[in-house]
Amino acid sequence: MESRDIILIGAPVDSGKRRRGCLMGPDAYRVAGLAEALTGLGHRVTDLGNVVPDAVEIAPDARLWALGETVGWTSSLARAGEQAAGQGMPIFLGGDHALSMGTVSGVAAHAAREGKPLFLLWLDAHSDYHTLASTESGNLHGTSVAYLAGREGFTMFPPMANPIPSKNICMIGLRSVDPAEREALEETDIHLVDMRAIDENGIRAPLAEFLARVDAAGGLLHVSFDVDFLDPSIAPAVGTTSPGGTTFREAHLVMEMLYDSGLVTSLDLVELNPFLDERGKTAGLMVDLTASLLGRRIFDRPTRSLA
Ligand code: HAR
Ligand code: MN
Ligand code: MN
Ligand code: MN
Repeated sequence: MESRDIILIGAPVDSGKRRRGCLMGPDAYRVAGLAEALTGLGHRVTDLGNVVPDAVEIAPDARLWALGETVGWTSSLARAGEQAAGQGMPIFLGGDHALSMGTVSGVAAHAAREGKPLFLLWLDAHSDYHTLASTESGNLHGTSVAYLAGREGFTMFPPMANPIPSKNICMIGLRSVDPAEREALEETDIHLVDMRAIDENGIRAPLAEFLARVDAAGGLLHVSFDVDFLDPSIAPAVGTTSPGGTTFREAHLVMEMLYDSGLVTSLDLVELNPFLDERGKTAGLMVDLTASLLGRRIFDRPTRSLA
């Protein structure tokens, strides 16, 4: 098995929404044994500790929750992400999903320097495709993909120097999409896999198709894994629970396929709120899923026939 240089970076972002607790996420992953699980698979793991937000002078906006703090995180995490992507495979320990504006823009800068296209796999109940103008909640964790895709109006943010083309983005697990997001998404080439599509056809085919495109393009692949991709019955530690999410096995299959593809070059683990967890159940599951993404398996394929 290929052994990788994995860089853990804590991103205790809690500014992307009103409900607090995601700032405890990085330590919950550490306590749940993420580094040990990955070391046990033969990888080299370095934990760089936690990033802090840059201090920025931005006037508060009554419509947008904690705007200045999220802008500060975006710039500090972009730097951390670009640097780490040059040294190994960064795993960003969130923190809420606003952190991806920083991590993915940093990784995109790295990809541009390498002359390779960046692809983005968004595993989430939500599309996080609001602009600052369309968000009704004012919660900036619901705007990350719009920023990364280069949508207009993020004027107070660092300019998105390397926007991700919509055809390079795939969202899987969708079941909570606001009307303004839906209208905008329908105008794009973003590959949308909602829960109904998964119910009807399974999760394997659309993922395999996306991975084949990444492979054919010689691209880098960033996976942004929101805890609410999972059904809340198996992953209760999220602020924005949405019933009808993916099952334990669907999620592991996604991770196992990602490992087999050999394409994943960076990863966000986001929206874990340890304050809402049940005896570490969600943190432990996220660690196990990350281990599947990095090579933990039941048997090598193909399974031996018993006949
Ligand atoms: N669309 C809703 C809003 O903008 C909910 C966004 C929730 N986002 C997350 N991350 N929890 O996916 O407020
Ligand atoms: Mn999200
Ligand atoms: Mn979500
Ligand atoms: Mn597994």
